[in-house]
Amino acid sequence: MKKNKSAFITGITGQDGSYLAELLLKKNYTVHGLIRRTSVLNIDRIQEIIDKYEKIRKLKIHYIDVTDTSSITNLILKYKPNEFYNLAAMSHVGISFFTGEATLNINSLACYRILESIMKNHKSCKFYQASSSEMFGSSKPPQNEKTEFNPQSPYGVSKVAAFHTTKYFRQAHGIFASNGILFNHESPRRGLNFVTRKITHSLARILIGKEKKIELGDISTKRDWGHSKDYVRGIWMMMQQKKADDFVLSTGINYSIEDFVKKVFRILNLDWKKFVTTNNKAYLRPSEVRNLKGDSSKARKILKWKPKYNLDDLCLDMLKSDLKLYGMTLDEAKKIAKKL
Ligand code: NAP
Ligand code: F7E
Repeated sequence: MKKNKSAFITGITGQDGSYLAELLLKKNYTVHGLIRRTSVLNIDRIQEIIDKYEKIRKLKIHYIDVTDTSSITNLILKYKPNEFYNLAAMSHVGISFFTGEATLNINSLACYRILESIMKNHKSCKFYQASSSEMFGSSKPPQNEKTEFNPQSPYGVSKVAAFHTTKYFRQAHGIFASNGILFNHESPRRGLNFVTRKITHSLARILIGKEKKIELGDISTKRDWGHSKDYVRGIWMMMQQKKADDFVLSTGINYSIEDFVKKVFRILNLDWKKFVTTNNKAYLRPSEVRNLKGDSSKARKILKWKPKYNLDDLCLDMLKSDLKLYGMTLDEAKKIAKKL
């Protein structure tokens, strides 16, 4: 009988890690989640699957920082996973301008060390690297696998290094190592300091009187936004291929941050200009990525992947979830909005 697969996920407590873990558990994988130890445990996004799967030993949590190579090696030797998903990262572009060294340590060096450990200790393990559209930086849209990298931040630089590291282990050492070059993807589980979630969450707080204004930076930049659920499905599909390769995942449509604000406020028939201020210096970056729009035709052709959510679905999903967080349904929120 065929043995069920096992997978390691770094970054399992994050947005993508939590959705990916759910997907793999549904496919009957044994999932090993590598979590860095913090004084207050940050496991909200995976509490439900811990409750459901830990006791039946389908989900195992290990307290290991992604930069702790020897502990990761011990774990690889002990469990010999079939697949390794490297999602852990200092993932905030704006913050990376202040934390360059740590960003490169976590995002680039850790990737190199994990791949070296796989090469030495468990060569048949498939490896996925969470690469990013930020690597394209100032390159003209639409961007695809052949587009030049022109990173504009320490985060972008760190992801370019990890991208090439992954490719190097694939080409020089024959490791199954794939890069998913993912354009922005969001969800109700998006961190609060990314612009989309900041907008939907703050709007819910405005309705209950906890906030008055949403202070944003540059809202003229453009992003190609998808839903995290669609993108983790694409990640898994990359790992089921016979041959490792690099794939862009994107919707192919981009909008400005202003467009996103307008869409969210329109759901509640509110005039966004009354509630949003822009060009707040705290959120401006020393260099910006102005225009991202992905061409994912390779993934659509080879993986047969395509996103199910469009931006309107995504805005509604995120807003409804944030309203629920503060005890409101969409209809109740619309009534409150009329009085503002
Ligand atoms: P996220 O929500 O910020 O999650 C990042 C994860 O990395 C968290 O679980 C975090 O743990 C963990 N982490 C950070 N530093 C660590 C360390 N030193 N040791 C162990 N774990 C560490 O990010 P995401 O949106 O899910 O993105 C997942 C991956 O895809 C990241 O590599 C990101 O750079 C990349 N990516 C994301 C997007 C996007 O639009 N979302 C697009 C392209 C690429 P804590 O919970 O303890 O903080
Ligand atoms: O910014 C502008 C900001 O932080 C989007 C990460 O997942 O996607 C993400 O990186 C845009 C930028 O995402 C605010 O300047 C305006 O132009 O939501 P963000 P990001 O930088 O695109 C890529 C693909 C990743 O790989 C990353 O890990 O919005 N913006 N005002 C703002 N951004 C934030 N955060 N907050 C503001 O108030």
